[in-house]
Amino acid sequence: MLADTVSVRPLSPTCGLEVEGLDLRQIGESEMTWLRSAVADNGVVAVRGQDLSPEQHIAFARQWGEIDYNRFFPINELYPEIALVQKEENQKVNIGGGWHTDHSYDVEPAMGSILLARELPPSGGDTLFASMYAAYDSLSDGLKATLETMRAVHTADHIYGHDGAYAKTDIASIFRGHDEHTLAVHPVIITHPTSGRKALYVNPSFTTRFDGWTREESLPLLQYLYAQAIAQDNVCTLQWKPGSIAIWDNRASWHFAKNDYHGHRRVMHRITIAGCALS
Ligand SMILES: O=C(O)CCC(=O)C(=O)O
Ligand SMILES: [Fe+2]
Repeated sequence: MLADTVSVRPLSPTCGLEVEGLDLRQIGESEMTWLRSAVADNGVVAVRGQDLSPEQHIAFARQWGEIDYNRFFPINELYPEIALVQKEENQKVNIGGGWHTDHSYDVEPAMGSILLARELPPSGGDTLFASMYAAYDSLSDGLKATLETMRAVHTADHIYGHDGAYAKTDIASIFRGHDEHTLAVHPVIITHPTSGRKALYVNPSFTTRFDGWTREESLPLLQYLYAQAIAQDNVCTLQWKPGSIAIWDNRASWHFAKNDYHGHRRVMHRITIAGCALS
């Protein structure tokens, strides 16, 4: 239940809500219950106008579950719970600049993240989200039935490894964990652990192939699914403002950090919440 002073607006027909008038520093149990299902149902909820210290950000995150410490991103030295998603004026490549869902390379992928805008460019730097419920719903009954029987392989070795995608970029030095190896096999269609809805669970960044298929065999079907997933009315745009917080669910959505603000600094603080094995 929300007070009359709280306003809620959808960001797109299938994905995302924007909320004004909530104070996450002193959120009550009934508001948390509303927020938990709003995030699971809509993939992402943006709460505007929050003025949280790092301690308050951590305290809010702990209300969602255990913190999942990201092994690759730079961390805030004073607060190891907080990963720094940041780009400097002189850097060209950003973190998260391709469609993905966080940590799908883990056997128990993170439930979601709580991202807080600390420093924003004068314009640009939006984050796009896409609903994986809508992606599933858009498929034919025949394809849904086939995909229900399939599993897919996920890893981050080609992203964060010594020869990975970031190794060749101007932000290579910010990452840690180059020797970490990740490998997980998840169902292609999952039943969301709390909403009970079916969702597509493959993504262009970390899914390498279908289990039992070669990469060459997998790519055409994966690419078809990816194109469906980001069909136009299935994507919402979150335009950040100072104090905006986004809480997203990695099982219900993908996201993509736009990299259209070269020459400006953007600093986001991310806390990731642990999840569970998916079925
Ligand atoms: O910077 C952003 O908007 C999102 C980056 C990202 O992918 C993440 O924090 O997981
Ligand atoms: Fe991400």
